[in-house]
Amino acid sequence: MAGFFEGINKVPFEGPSSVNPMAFRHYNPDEIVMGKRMEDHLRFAVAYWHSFAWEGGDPFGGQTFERPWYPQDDMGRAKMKADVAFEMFDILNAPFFCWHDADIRPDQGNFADNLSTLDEITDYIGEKMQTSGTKLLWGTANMFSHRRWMSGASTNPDPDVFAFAAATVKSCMDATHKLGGENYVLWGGREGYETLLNTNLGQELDHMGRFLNMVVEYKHKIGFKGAILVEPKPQEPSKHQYDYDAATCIGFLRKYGLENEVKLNLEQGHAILAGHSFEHEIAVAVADDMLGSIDMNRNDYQSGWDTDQFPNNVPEVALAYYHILKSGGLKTGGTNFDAKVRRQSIDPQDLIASHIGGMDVCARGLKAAAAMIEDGGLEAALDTRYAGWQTDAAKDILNSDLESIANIVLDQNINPIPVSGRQEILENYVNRFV
Ligand code: XLS
Ligand code: NI
Ligand code: NI
Repeated sequence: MAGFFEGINKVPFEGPSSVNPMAFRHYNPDEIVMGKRMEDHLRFAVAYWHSFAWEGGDPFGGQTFERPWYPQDDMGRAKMKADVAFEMFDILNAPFFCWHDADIRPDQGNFADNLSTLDEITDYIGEKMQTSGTKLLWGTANMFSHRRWMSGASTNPDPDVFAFAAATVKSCMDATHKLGGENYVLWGGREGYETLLNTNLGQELDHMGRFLNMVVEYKHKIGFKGAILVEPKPQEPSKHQYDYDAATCIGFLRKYGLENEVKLNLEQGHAILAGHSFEHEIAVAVADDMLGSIDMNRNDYQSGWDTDQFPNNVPEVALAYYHILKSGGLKTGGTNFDAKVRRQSIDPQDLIASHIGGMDVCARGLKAAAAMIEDGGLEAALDTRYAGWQTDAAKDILNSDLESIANIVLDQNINPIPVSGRQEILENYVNRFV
């Protein structure tokens, strides 16, 4: 639908001194950061659900946005939505996008109809991708909105729902594969429980583990080369979700033999809901070589909800990219803006400006992270702090046993002297860069 963004041009890079609200001041795709183009580091993706499918409701009120492709129950309007989406990708020069099945096709209720509309719309989107520079970062299945999923998808007590979920994920993996997607994501919004009074927790976890094994088996069967990713979140919509945080997911993947097959898609707001920082979640994943991709956003720190706002805190983003860069960067993953404009931001321009801001904040964070790595101050501080472990005597401790160690402590009268953790000095150091 040409014309939705009428009067809005392709967003130029104008540099930090620009006062043009519709220009990038920091995101310069071709700028080289640590030997690599900024665009190739950040691998930005637009999330179809927030930008094109969300209608602006909140728990107290419904739709605020007026888009010509609403109501979203018709294939003609789904195609119009895709036209506008690709128009926006072009304006932003977005390298990637992401979708749920329910975002791109109308939901007609039964599986056969959903399958044929998904086929039709992904053919249509595939044609658009031929002439567009925007690729698919990942696809996923929405197995949380429709009432059939109210008691879970793979963890549903009803085997018919498990079967419907398996068929749905198969169709979404096929569609992702057809469109050259680089990853496939599973977020289990209803894979959890409301009350233990009606829940067999152990059985549900076993079903979820079996389901994910089927996903991996199918990936190999169809020759999908992308990564399979699970996305942790502690709660909302379920009161308790099984994929609580990175550490919980890693334990789950090990238990079901999936640790070499599945990685994590980590989201800033979900880290906060779990009582962590984003960099904590990233560091946990990196320590186990489990980092796949990131969903970039922020929550409202006062409301305690998953408000999915666009990021605007450079120091937080810088620390996230610091850990990503230290681990070697995003590989098949990217930076997906799992973020929506506020419900009062009803203009088409708001959709563009929000992404400009998010991309600029991430670019600033990336540059700050790279500068800290190149300066080496934090790494040097770590080396100093752990230097004691470099001696042979220290390494022997790890190969020893409690009794022998106790004897050494007695013989040598080992009496540790506390050393400053220098937290404030390190925080001041980070402030030089952000
Ligand atoms: C919701 C999730 C969702 C996933 C994809 O909180 O972040 O948007 O990223 O299903
Ligand atoms: Ni997400
Ligand atoms: Ni979220």
